[in-house]
Amino acid sequence: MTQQTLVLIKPDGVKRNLIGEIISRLEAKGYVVADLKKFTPTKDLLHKHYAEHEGKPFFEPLVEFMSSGDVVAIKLEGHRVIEGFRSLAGATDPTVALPGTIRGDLGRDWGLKVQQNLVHGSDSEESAARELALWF
Ligand code: DAT
Ligand code: MG
Repeated sequence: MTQQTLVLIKPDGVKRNLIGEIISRLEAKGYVVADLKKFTPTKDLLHKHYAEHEGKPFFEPLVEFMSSGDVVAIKLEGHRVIEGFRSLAGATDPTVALPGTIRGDLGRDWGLKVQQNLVHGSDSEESAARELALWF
């Protein structure tokens, strides 16, 4: 079941020069970078992307953070890649994300906002289709 998913390397990952480290993990797992671009997303794009979280207390800080610098948007392809990338990324909160995961190994929680967790990955086939259409 070949799928495509949207991976974002968030502004914290780009600022910390972790683009190569993160993409290496995706490629080492056997996934293919089908398309990729680096830019600072508009708040309009982020409001659409994070529509499911609108109204939650972390929504506006999340949009501020995500629009604070460049992100790398990746169209990632592979067998069961939607679930597989979520597994590589680890739990949302970097403090509890397991070692071996991107967030567990590299995510930092020094009292920073929890959303500074390096990466985003679509959570279902429906989300992947919707998000890929927004970003690519
Ligand atoms: P994920 O990125 O693991 O899919 P999510 O979709 O629930 O997590 O939330 C999107 C982003 O919003 C997440 O990467 C970080 C931020 N976030 C989620 N829950 C939060 C919370 N309780 N406090 C602050 N930020 C939060
Ligand atoms: Mg999510």
